[in-house]
Amino acid sequence: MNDNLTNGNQIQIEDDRTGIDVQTLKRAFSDNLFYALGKFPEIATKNDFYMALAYTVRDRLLRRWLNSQETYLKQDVKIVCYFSAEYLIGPQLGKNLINLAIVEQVRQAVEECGLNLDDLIEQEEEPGLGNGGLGRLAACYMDSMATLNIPAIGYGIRYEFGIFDQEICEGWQVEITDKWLRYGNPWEIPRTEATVEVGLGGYTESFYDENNRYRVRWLPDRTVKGVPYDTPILGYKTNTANTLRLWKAEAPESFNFQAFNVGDYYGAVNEKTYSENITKVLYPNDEPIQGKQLRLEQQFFFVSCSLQDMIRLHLATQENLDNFGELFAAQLNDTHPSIGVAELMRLLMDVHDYEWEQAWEITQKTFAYTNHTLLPEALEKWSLGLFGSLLPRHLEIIYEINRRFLHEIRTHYPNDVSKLSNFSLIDETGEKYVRMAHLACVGSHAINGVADLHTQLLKQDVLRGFYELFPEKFTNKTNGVTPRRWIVLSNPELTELITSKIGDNWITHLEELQQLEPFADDPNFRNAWRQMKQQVKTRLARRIEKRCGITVDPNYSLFDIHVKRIHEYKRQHLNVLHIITLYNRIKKNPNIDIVPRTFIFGGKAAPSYFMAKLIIKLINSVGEVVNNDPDVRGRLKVVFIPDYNVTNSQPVYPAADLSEQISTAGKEASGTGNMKFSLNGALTIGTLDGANVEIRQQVGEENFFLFGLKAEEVSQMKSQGYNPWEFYSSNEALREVIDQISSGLFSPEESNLFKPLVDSLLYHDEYMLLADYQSYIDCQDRVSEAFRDWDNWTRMSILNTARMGIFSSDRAIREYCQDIWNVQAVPVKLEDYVQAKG
Ligand code: NBG
Repeated sequence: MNDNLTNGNQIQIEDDRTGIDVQTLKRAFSDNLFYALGKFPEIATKNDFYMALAYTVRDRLLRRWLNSQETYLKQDVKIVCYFSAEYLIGPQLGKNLINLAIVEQVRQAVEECGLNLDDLIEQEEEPGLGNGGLGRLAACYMDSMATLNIPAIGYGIRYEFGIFDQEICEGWQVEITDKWLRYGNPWEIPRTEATVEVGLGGYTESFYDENNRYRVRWLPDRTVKGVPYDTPILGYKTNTANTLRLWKAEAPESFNFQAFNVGDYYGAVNEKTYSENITKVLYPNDEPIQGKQLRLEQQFFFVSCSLQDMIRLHLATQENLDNFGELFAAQLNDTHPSIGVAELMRLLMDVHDYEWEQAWEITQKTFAYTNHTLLPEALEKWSLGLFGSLLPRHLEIIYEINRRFLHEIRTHYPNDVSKLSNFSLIDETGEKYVRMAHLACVGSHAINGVADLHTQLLKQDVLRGFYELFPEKFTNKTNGVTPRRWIVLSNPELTELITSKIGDNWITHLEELQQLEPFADDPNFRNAWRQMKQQVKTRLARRIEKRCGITVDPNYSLFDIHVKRIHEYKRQHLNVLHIITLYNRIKKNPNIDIVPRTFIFGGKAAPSYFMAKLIIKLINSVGEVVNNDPDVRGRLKVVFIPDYNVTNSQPVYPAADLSEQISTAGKEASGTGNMKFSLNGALTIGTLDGANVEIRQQVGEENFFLFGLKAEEVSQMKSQGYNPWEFYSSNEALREVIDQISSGLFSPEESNLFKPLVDSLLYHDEYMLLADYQSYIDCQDRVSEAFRDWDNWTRMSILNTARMGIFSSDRAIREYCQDIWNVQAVPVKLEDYVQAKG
């Protein structure tokens, strides 16, 4: 028996579905190829091999997964239910191998079959069920909860089409539908027996029940079935495997049946497609969603399914729902699931017969709300007309919540009627809307922002009234990222180097990276670090060559990387202004001594966000000119990596020398890419925005390149009447750059192409690029100077990694557990299963 796995737990029964020695793995792999895929090796495709390996690995998760569920059910433990409309869990194979600690055996097993493990890992198509940081955060949190043995269920939506795939054609973004389920998904298990029904539309009626109590019932005019698909989420070297439960919408049988009776076969089929539309497609963010009925249907659908599921689980062991909030903590990941407040009230009152007061107590105790944005255009609101026609009962409940809440407000601020309209759950300033953030705040016992600065700004600004009213509800929970995916899996070279010095305990106790600090003064270690970085940069350079056909120099060129969603507030175009500035310096003096740089961009723009798409085109157009100008002599290269997603990001973070975190101060709630870069030893150039502030505090200001206006300076300048034109006319280098863009230097075939972008900068400049331009350029010059001193740069790089430990998602989850959820770790044993089996 060789499977001494983790925490001293021994698997005591070994068979082809659990054994982890090379021979057993090989046997299991062939067995899956034959019996699950129905293929001989001779005719198997690479995807068949990938699927067979995925099943082989999944088999090894299942015992832990089932035992985890058993344990939670039997012990009446409190469970975290993470409500999120988005999850970006990334590819699962590599991660599960690491968490099971079987990478080497599996590598050898597939090699003995004549295959290469990395090739098979690359074959996996990731579920792109999210837009960006918010969805990825949910995935990091699922990983940390499992690793920390926290009982948890992630609830969400199984979109048939996730975020679109991006191609770049002639410099423009082109969207391709993401058919991620095309070849099947080996990681999910449908649980049709746990299907629930969700109503939509219709009307309500009141009545008196047998005890003569006033009651309301909802008579929806449509129902949809929610079918759960479960993905086990295994922790790192532990027995805990939690569930990610994603709901798929299906038409109920009864529709067909009714329609058949009147002979309307096609009508029936239409109904079916209509219902299934609910989980068809993920909505891109950064697009106006107002009026998109389907989006509201999605939100309500997954929230209702999930709450019904929790109630069923609860009643399996408890007599009633009185202690529901003691056994579940439901976290609202932004306002997308905040309709849950009204839905839980409805379920408690209309279905389970609770009175308002008790239902409200349970609801508030259950929910907590995380805010992820300060951008006013991203704060969700639904028009009353739409809301009422889809969810008539919920609108009534919201009115009643509002009536009681405004009553409190009146008592609290007896002489201030303006408070009423400020606090109201209904926006009545023009067309009437339900304000989802207000619903979330009132219905939750805890409210948090995702970085210190963000939480501060929430309290001062967006949620100021609520903060004054209930300050005790507010806390900060700075985001974190999982070191398992973002170091161990993405950067094996760094993992090995760190572990060679301080052992591997840092993987679950990231603060131990501190022990690297003394090695920053060791020239041998710095050398090793530099070589490691070179190796990783070379790895990315090869990919870039293959993917984009652009040759870049990993040895002498500074890799300056800007990857994230494309948005004006994130200011990818400020980066472009810098590139053109350097280009102009070279053009004026081709022999200038300049630090070579490779500018690497990646990110998707929302399909209808015109300006963001124009920024992508600008990056590529500038690249065209700069990359091919003989005067440049390869000293500047501009690369746009297409289809930025979890998979494609993994080789990117490790290869950065410089991380671009240059949003307008006060706009980025936290950022999490900033953490991944710095953890992997990149230095940051950034504004005092989001978590940059805390990253700088941690790594030390001498190891961070700071520039730009501060959040309060931005608002001050705006309130005094910011005039971008003044910056343009008084700064020669800036003026030249802007004039070049507008004159068509980078778009010879269409000189006016970038006019909308230039006009927006000169006449509005909402995101203050021109105000920050000079400060950014000066800072970039300091970066270049610093990079000339390789040895000191390496020192700073080591110190970045060494001091970033607190940005582990494990730390963040511990804080949520203590301050918000009041949830404890529950270790899962494997022996129970062995006994049960006899
Ligand atoms: C995003 C913020 C990021 C933050 C992530 C995760 C939304 C609505 N918000 O700054 O823009 O890092 O959430 O908290 O996607």
